[in-house]
Amino acid sequence: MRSESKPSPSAQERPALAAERAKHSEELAKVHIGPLWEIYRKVLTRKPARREVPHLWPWSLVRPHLVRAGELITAAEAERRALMLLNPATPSGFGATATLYAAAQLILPGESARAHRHSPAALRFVIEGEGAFTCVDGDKIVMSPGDLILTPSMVWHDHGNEGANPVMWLDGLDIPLMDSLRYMFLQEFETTSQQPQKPPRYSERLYGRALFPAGMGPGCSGVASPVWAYRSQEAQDALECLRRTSEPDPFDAYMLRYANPANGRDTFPTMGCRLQLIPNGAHTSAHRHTASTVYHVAEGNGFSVLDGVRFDWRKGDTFAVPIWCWHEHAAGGTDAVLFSFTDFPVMMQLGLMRKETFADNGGFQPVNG
Ligand code: GTQ
Repeated sequence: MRSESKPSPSAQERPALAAERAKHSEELAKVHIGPLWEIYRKVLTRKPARREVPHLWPWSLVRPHLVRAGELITAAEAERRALMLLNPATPSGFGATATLYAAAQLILPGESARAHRHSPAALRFVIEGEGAFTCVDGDKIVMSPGDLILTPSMVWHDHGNEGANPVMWLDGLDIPLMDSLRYMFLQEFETTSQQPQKPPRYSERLYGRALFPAGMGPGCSGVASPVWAYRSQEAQDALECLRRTSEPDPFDAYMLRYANPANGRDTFPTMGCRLQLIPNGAHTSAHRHTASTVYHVAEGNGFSVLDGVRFDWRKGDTFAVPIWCWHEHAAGGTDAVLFSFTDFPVMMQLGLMRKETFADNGGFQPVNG
């Protein structure tokens, strides 16, 4: 370890110098100039400084508050009736992590959430209820539990519920990243809801199979996946195939990546989605990396150890794993399935991906809390 900067001998010899420096700093502040040496160590930390913390929001806590919100405000009044899952260490921010926003959204039978589009990209992972839809650029997509629905940046979308029961889902957006880039655009559609312009499930039927329009060669689509719905049944089926045909990854067990079929990349350039199976009794090894992730428990029970703290989870719970946070997962009692979204594509495309494996203690973190 190199020593921290100490007052130079000249400052110790001349106490007046310290006062002059302080006065200088004050003068600088008035004209919007700053001395680097006063903040150097605070900004250029030797490793990612802890800001966001690992945190878990139990569904047993979130759900009653969401139901209560349903009694207090209509979807029309709220624009979106969503409860944000805010990182406790940065409560004035918008995010569950530094880059990722997560929220639980409720839409009641008969309600509509008006059509709009915005620069943040959005994904929905359906938690409970049937009969809701998201209309994405004229494609009316009916949603069922476990489905993943995408609304890329600046694509029109509105939600509705034509079923008999409340529908709740997890929203994932790149709002904190867009906010840090000051890249925020929002536009309302002329009418509350879009008229479905396209055959139902058009994006799935045209792009979600191994058949593409002939004019659409590699790299021909935009930056986001042209497929706007990934169905629970298909994902579960692929996961089961993976389990039967491969060895589990030491850190991720059996993990699928929701791919953009046009280029093989992630769903969005800013957010990738994953679905992972932790078999009953399995316990993954700990690692950490520079991508941050929001996990949502799709099935089963278990726990994760996040920077030495054990978080027990069950179906419906959501938890945040910030940058450079040690994490390992275990399933108990039944198989567990974790859905997650991550800023991995951002870090990867910018050449910022770094990883470390937990070498001591057989790959498991000592648990402190
Ligand atoms: O459903 O379009 O949680 O625009 C935050 C902003 C959901 C949405 C959110 C949004 C939406």
